[in-house]
Amino acid sequence: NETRKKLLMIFTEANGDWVSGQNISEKLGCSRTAVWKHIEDLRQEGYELEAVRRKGYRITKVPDKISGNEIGLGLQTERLGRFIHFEESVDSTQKIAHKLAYDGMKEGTIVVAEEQISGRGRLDRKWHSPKYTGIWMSVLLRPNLPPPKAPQLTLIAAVAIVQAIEEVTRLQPNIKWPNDILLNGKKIVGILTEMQAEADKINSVIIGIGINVNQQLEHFPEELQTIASSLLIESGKTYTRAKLIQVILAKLEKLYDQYLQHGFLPIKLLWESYALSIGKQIVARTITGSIKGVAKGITDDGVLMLEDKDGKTHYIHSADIEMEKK
Ligand code: BTX
Repeated sequence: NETRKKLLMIFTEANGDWVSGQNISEKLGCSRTAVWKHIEDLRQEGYELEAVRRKGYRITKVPDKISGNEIGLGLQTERLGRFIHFEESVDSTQKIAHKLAYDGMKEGTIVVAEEQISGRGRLDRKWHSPKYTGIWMSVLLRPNLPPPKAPQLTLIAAVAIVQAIEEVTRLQPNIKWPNDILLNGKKIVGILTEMQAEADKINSVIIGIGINVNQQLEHFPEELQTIASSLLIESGKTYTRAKLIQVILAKLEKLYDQYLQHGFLPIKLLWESYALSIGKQIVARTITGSIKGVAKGITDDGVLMLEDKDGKTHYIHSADIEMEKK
């Protein structure tokens, strides 16, 4: 297993280029025949490799799996995703990430699973997370910030995910405040931000990201079929989930660093450029009641501003948003 990790590392460094058998055998400290055997093992696992005499080997396709190997191969971040906790099946990646955070794991640690049995959304809602089709991931951050700033990280994650989806699929998703990402009006991504904090200091923030990637319509339970969708359903194409995860982590790291250095304003502008509801008539359902009005934008802290028909501005910290139908 160590050898295979090393081998994948060698290909990561080659970045799609040829690596000679000689080179590999020296780095692994094994014979050319043993190298050939390791390459065959990779093929068994679904990797596709070209082998050409005098050139060596080159990886042409990574299998659509999301264990640490596939995510690590070609990952271009410094911190995010540098430690990957992978499990085939879990209750919820959030639960595991909370435990790892509590145990002192480093910023950037991610938890991914092929399936969640009890994936969760906000307010104890369920998040449908069927096997092998989506991205179910929790990212652990340790920003040096006061707790009220944590919701901004949801908005940062939303921008990173939209940018990554645009880059990988050429589709153009929109954000619905605070944490939904939609394609053609249907939900393809959910984000759940949770934290462990003291009165004035965040210990850890765990950003839970659920993305419907390769589901067919039949994969969704009936009650979700009209409101949810996947990248496959919207584009007719399947996508390599590990690749999408890599791009998300790269974008997220960049935006997060920008945020820590320059504050929320640059992110806010980006966020608003992707937002669906700005300037539209909406209903915000909060725990204490519903407010109708026009969404004006978000404050520098990421709070939604809603102007009612009397011209009064309401500041919404947490709500479900419905767009008014004409
Ligand atoms: P939310 O409360 O905004 O959305 C939950 C609602 O979305 C559900 O009540 C249901 O109507 C709908 N829904 C459920 N599953 C799906 C789905 N697969 N696609 C589209 N709509 C759905 C959103 O909460 C936050 C979700 C975060 C999920 C991630 S996955 C990794 C991490 N682990 C975990 O348990 N949760 C997070």
